[in-house]
Amino acid sequence: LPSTSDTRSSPLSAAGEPPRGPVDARVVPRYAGISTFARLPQLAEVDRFDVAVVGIPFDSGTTYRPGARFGPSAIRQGSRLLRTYNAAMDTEPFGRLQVVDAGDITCNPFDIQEAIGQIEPGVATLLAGGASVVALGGDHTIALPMLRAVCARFGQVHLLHFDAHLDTWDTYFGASYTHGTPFRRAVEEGLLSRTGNVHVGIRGSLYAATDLSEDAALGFEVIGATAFDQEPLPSIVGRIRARLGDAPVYVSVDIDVLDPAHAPATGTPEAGGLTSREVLALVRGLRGVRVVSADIVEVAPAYDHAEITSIAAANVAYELLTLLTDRER
Ligand SMILES: [Mn+2]
Repeated sequence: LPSTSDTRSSPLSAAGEPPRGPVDARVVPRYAGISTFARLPQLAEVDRFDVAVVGIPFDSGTTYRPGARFGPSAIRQGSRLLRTYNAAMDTEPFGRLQVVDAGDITCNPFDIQEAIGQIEPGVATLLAGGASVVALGGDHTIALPMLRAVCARFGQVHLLHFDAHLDTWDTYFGASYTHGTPFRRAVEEGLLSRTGNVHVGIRGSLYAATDLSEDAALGFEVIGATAFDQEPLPSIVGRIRARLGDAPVYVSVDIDVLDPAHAPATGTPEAGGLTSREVLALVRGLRGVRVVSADIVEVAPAYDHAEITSIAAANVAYELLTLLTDRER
């Protein structure tokens, strides 16, 4: 396939070559060809890479609507319109470092523990040598093995978590590993600092007030969806940045942080959410924060209309990749 590489601001790779960029949509129409994220090269097409996009098609940890196992392919399809120049950030993310689509990590749909045990080494392999990873879920269960691999590589991290839900519940039907429990497990395992974690977009009904007090005891700050009714967005960005500080940061984006008007295709939708414009602005506001890896999860395309959700998710992933390629490594 023909490809184009941005050389506008690109440092050369160790081999002296500029990064291999996406297929040029002015040569091959963007609706043609197999789907990689943003039409980036596949892993086998490059000698080395700095940032990997990887699909994790696992949804056996879901508690309501299933279907996020189809998220990776839907987000890739929704990413076909992404172009190489990020105008909002004045940068060309795929020209600065080598970004690659590493395909999907195969994991057992019938055994959650085994799947977690497959995801962690799959991610660790990509992280070896200093690369960062953006995972396309899959349900939120995948954040736990992502965090295990990321912490093994970068040490304990601060978590920036966009979600309608806390995801710090203890068990569901007696199960400790579900899409509602990954961040309690992560704290218990020492993967997260207790001083730098923040949830953004939390809303909706809970089981009890203790859901919130237990979450606070685990060391999380909550910036709920209603904060956006009163507080200007730059002020919220400032609070998030102050909380994250200079530590390595993992960003986990549950697409249900968006209002169902902006993301209908998700497993546990809640009314009263953020707009896609707000979430994109929040991610852009992280420029300079030490983001080391990220995920975007819970896209369940069977409930989508006109690719609303998968396009939103693809654009969030593009902003995450912009952050990861913004710092020289
Ligand atoms: Mn979640």
